[in-house]
Amino acid sequence: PQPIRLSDYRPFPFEIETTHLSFQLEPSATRVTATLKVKRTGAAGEPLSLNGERLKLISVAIDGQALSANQYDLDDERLTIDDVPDAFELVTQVEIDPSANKALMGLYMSGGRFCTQCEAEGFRTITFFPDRPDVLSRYTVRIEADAAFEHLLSNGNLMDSGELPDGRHFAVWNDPFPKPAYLFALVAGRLDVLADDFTTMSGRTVALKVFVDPGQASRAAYALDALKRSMKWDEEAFGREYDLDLFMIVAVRDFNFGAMENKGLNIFNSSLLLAEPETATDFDYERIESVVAHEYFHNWTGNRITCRDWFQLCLKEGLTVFRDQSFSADMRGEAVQRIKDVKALRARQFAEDAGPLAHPVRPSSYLKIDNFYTATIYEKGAEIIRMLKTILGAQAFRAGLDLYFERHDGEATTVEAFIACFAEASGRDLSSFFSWYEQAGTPSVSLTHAYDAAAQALSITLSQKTAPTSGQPVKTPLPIPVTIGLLSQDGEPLRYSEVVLLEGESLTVCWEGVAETPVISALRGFSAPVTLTTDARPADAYVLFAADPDLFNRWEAGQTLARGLILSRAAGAPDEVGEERYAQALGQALDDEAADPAFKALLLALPSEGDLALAVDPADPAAIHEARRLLRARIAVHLGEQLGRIHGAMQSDGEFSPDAASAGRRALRNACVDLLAADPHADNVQRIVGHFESASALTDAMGGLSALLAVGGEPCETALAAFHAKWRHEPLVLDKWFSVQARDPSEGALKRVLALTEHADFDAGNPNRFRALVQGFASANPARFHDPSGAGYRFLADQILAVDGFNPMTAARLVEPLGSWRRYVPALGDLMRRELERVKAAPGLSKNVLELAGRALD
Ligand code: HT7
Ligand code: ZN
Repeated sequence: PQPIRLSDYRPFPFEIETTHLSFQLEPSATRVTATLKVKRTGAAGEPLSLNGERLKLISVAIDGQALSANQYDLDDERLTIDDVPDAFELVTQVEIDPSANKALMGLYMSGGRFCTQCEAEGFRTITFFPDRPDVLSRYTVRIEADAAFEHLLSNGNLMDSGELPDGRHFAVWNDPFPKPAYLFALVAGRLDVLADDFTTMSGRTVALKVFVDPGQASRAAYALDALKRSMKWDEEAFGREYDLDLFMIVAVRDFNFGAMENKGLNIFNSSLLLAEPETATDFDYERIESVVAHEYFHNWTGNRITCRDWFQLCLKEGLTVFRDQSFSADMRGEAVQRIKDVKALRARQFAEDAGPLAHPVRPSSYLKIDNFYTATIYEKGAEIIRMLKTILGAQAFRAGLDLYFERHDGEATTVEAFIACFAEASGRDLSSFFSWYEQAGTPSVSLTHAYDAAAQALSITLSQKTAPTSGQPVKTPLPIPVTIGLLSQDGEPLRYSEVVLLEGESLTVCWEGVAETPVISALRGFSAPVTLTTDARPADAYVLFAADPDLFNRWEAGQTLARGLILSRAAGAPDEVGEERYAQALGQALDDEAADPAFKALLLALPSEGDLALAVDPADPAAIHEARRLLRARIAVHLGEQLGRIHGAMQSDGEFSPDAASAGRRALRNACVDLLAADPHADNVQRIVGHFESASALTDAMGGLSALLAVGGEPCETALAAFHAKWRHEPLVLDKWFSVQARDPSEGALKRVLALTEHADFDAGNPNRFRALVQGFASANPARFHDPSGAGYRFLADQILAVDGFNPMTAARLVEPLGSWRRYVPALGDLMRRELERVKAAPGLSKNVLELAGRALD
């Protein structure tokens, strides 16, 4: 297959002023009639070429005249009409089969309801249309169905509805805002609704409706509350007001992604919408809050201003992630949120950037755009916006964004146009900044320093280097904002944070008036998505760990120390004295009465095995796992009594509340339980069993279950069976039962995972259930995935091939864990590569998997 290239972009030569869609819904034979008002905007004589896949064409007519088969060309991907007037009405009629659609793109059935997913290129499986984001049209939609499909929903405002003969009914929707086809949505079925309203800053009342499975409306209350807070926050933080009179969200169980921002009708994976204390963890509450915000914020960054082409995906996704992260920081505390965001960035994006699937935030070619909904586009895209704000300052950043909203409202635009708004509003030349969008790979920054006590002068030298990535052998220096502060050896602030902009390969700054030997706190708040190495001594890291007023760097100092200790042990040079010292420092940090429990919980979590694997070349997952396990055990022994005490003190907070403070207490008590499992003597096991059995919130039940899996034996089997018996009819909770077993690093985990694929409750057709087990194992269980026999890799390859037959998007997401084969010791890397080759050679492979397996092997 031929790649699509950014350099080949050409505007569509027609405008589709209005689009009228009429749906006759039937699960296995839905009729779609599309009436398009078309006007030529390009050169005379250009044919009209519409996307269309898996459509059964019934008829096509221009200005009321039916076309015969020799007046158009029809292939598997397009309908082309050579000879069209300059302005005309095109009517096409097609038939589609939503019940057979297991790829979950386009119009499909979930739980007996019709629903759609059109981003990125699903609309072309619903009707013939220029399915590209730069063709904006005003839509009216008429939906007709059996009255058993009680709610008939689409974008915009409801214009009409009523009964029809033969037990059928209809609804007509109009969306006054021109939009690209990917934002089209339709839902039809029996649903319960939770309703409320919101008064906007200009005094308009917006009706809010959340649609869920019958009987589940109370579980949508948190999402609805998060929606109202998001609407208010976007007015206050960015001056953005909602524009329709109605905002709807629908939860569906079968969904390839988290959620979708369709205009006025967001569709959510139910796992990111439904929450009650017994059925959702604090992590779920946090994710619901941020994803509800993310999809809502898209109304301005994505919908009102959309992308000219899919190469510009970061224009809406990076910016919207930046906005949702800022919202979460305001809701939940800046430092804790930043640490969580950076952990996620390192786990997913840094790993991507370090392997063969590394790509720029704005790629220049692709085979399947579905493969580019990546951590790089989303999370690194958000980091770029964050750096822009750091470099320009909050005021100029806001001015740039205001200009962007004003200038490009109603348009499909580009990253260049976006950056131009900031350059213009700030008067700065941002041309070098643009390289952040075009260059793949994580820059390595190194910091060295020299202190002259007599002159009280400190010089700091920063330098940068980015390793070649596939297709980009030569890298240019990037503008990197490095926020730096100084502490005294006693941990007192010596100099507050300052942003140093490293623009070339290296830079030296000299600071006068530094009265004593400083401890340097660099890259505060993780001011740029880079890996930093410094010439600091471990003693400096202990000062930062105890006292850095920048909480991100306080946490980071702990991670740096732990990483060093684990990697030394993994390399065969254990530092037992250092390990004791680290455990002791951790104990002191836990005793800090002023520190937030959520922050302490983060201190207790050692760097993940994935994070550690990124720091060595080649990585030996077994050695890393064992070294990390031993450090955890040492900490558990050293701090056992203290962990027990804190666990007791963090108990029972009365009635459940999902707020950040209560969640922080739960996080800390579960972090204690997690560590106690590393020293599984009878008292600790009893405490863990008690924690699991007395849990009233799912966070505690899952924390207990995960710890019991680490302990193993009879208490673990009893807990697993009890959990299954209690929750077997609650799909979202049962997903977690699968996932916790998939992530279990114990010896027998792979056998258990294989057995779970045969379990009556396993369903590879449901992405949530499939990912819980298969992705949970491949991405979050390095110790067992990298089994020396290669059985973990074989299992993953088998699963990719099985699912690719009906859901290529879900299958393709699983390629990445095998794709990083070059980073592992050859004995493992070779086995990984062989499984990738087997996948790539399989007959009938989808374009999605072919593209990623091919890139991973290049
Ligand atoms: N913009 C949405 C992306 C999305 C998606 C992409 C491909 C296939 C299915 C999908 N579902 C949703 C989600 C977002 O970023 O908000
Ligand atoms: Zn998004």
